[in-house]
Amino acid sequence: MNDVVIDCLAVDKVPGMYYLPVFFEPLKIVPLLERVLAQSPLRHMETSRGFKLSAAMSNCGVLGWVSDRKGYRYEAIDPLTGNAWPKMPVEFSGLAIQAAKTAGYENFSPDVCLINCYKPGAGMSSHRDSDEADFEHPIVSLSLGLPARFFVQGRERKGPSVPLDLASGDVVVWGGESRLFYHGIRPLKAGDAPVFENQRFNLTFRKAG
Ligand code: MD3
Ligand code: FE
Repeated sequence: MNDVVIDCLAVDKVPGMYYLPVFFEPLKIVPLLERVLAQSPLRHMETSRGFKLSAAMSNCGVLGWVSDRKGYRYEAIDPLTGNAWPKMPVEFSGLAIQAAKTAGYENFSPDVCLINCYKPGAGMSSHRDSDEADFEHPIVSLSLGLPARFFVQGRERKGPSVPLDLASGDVVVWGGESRLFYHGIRPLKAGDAPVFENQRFNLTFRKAG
């Protein structure tokens, strides 16, 4: 199912975080991702303060992460289509479960795959992922397309950050102490990636419900 497990590296200064360089062949994802996005298209969600997020987003799975004027939460229905979110392809959940297991997190069973799409200039400011019901479950992320610089702070949204460059096919697993650390993505630099062209996708797998 997976292809090229090269390594599983504990990340210095970020306990519970593991970096799995080129864990997955990114082109295998493309037709599955296209099928999901045909059902629930990418969209720029609004924040409670009325700003649009610079990354376009969608979801697949039993639940999906949404943001609007009412705030952030997980919802079973896609507000754009009025339908349930597309099913999570078994290839997606399989890769997430396997990555979690490789990093030492057994029994991970994601019910959400949040899809983020960045174009040049788009990023994500420092935040924590705290909308899930149980923080004992790790989060698994897969990067696709253009590379990006990710940064992790700590329990607080200040102080020095640890940088990590994420390339297409890289997987990162966050559990344990790092699960609630502040983190973000620096604005994307322009480029031309195979198939993904001038975009970066990031898939995060979560157990939200
Ligand atoms: C560290 N996405 O969707 S993935 C997000 O590349 C998000 O799209 C970024 O942050 C992206 O919330 C980074 C990596 C990630 C995801 C969850 C984490 C890092 C995390 C939870 C805790 C600590
Ligand atoms: Fe996050």
